[in-house]
Amino acid sequence: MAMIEIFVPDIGDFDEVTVIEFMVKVGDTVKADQSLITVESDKASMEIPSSAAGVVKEIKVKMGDKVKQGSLVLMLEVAGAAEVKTAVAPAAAAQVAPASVAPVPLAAAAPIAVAGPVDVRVPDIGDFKDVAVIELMVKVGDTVKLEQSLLTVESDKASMEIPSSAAGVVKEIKAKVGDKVNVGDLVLVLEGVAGAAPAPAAAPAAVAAAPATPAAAQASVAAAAAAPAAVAVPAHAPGGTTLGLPHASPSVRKFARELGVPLNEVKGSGLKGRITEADVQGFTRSVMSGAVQTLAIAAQAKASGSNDGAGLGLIPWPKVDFAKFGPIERKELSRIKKISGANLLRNAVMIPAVTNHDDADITDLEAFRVSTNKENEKSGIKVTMLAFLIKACVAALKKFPEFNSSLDGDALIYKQYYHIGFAADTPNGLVVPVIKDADKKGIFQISTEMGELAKKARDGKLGPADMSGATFTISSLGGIGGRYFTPIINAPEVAILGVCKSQMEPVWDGKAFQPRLMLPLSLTWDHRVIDGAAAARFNVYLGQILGDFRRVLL
Ligand code: CAO
Repeated sequence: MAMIEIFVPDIGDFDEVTVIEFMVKVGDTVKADQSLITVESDKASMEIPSSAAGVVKEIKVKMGDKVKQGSLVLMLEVAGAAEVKTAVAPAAAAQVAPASVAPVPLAAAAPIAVAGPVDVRVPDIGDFKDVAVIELMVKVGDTVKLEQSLLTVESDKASMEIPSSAAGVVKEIKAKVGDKVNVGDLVLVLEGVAGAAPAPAAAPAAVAAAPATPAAAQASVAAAAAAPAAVAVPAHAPGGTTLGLPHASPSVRKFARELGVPLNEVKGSGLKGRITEADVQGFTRSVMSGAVQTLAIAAQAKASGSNDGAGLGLIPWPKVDFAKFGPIERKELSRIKKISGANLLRNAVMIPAVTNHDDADITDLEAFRVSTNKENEKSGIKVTMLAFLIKACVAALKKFPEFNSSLDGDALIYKQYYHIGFAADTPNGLVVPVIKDADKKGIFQISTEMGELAKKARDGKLGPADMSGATFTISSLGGIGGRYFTPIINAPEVAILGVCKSQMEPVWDGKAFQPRLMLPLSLTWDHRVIDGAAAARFNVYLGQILGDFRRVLL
């Protein structure tokens, strides 16, 4: 065993950087090149890697310390090798570049919001040349925020995320994985968003105002993206965000992306609210724990055998030797079925749920849906009734806010966002992906996202982020059939809408029966939170909107 010292390596032009995060503790076994601490200058955050594999014996810096090239970071005990007994000198350590350098949103510091096409180019990335594109983080059609990471590039020394220099919708991606890019290279074209917040006074003059023409927009944003003078790193807003983006190091971002964890939903526990790897792990654990707790309830209920209700004080589940009566085959439940079964059991047992049934006249809406799909045949986006139902439910949730709430002991939490879950049938069982901020999205965007999420669901690729945060759920069996059913509330939500297949029915208009297309609705609600009268009003209002969608505008 030998002890070596790990120093801050060559960190480029940065004189002094602040220690903002520890990624290891005394006693940890680390690999060569594993990140040890994160340091931050006013321009970038960097992770300092270990120059050898070993066990951390002593950490020589503390949170908030200012360090520079050559500062001693920690003592590492390395295996055997007498020849490494001498401390790694700063000069040697300098060969080990930071494992990952945060994106320096160089020219993108001002909220650049323009109408028309916007070229996004590789900003000033220091001395790095011919960096390889290793990951695309957006796709055509995505709406991106200013400074949102678009792609990851990697040199032999560092990986960097290239941020967007404007807010908008991705129209074209000019780079592909494996491409080598340099400062000023065009990586992506955005359709800029008009009318967003004006740039602050400190913004470069070229981008302070939204240019009048798309051509001008393109020119000025491209100029801004390439201008090294416009270096400015976003100020850290309270709550640990960077101009509204979560504050986290590149490796933590990568880790979160791999797990599908939405960083903006994670509470940072690090310095200035910075999100650490442990925070991301904690978030994943909390999403999963709902399922685990319900599995525990189910396990308790099992008590003395499969599906035995003894744990709940019920008479035992009947045990039958089915083979006595004919041939049988035994198959294990899928993982999804085990988890969702436990959730459904808890929700069915614990919620005093009531279901109201009603019908909505969707004759005109269906005609509009069919003609819309005809008009947009070439776009490839198909609008289904479910997209309209999501929008109609948002309007009803806004009118009856207790349906968009959750119980917290003796209090109600009213959510001011509208994330709508929809039950999706997959070969492995039922999953509920979530359309986030449905109130802010149009029917086309909702349809597109639903299609993507349903595909991900069928492919078994939904992550926790895709399935968390719903405030209300719709379960549609409209594509299959049936009349009415009693959906089970997806706790901690307080209501769920079940929808069946619409069909032509004779409806009395006061003088005669008219053929109308009627959609069966089944609303299940938590009686602890919602009264029967409110539920009936919710259904009536929903029916009115579906009957005449112009009401959404009122
Ligand atoms: N009435 C009549 N027809 C309907 C309808 C309704 N309420 N809803 C959908 N349809 C039609 C669609 O228009 C489509 O017809 P065409 O193919 O002729 O255009 C067809 O039914 C298939 O629709 P879909 O099911 O593919 O699309 P969707 O947007 O309605 O639903 C999804 C998407 C993912 C929710 C659905 O595929 C699904 O998985 N549904 C099952 C949900 C479920 O299992 N719920 C039960 C939970 S409780 O165990």
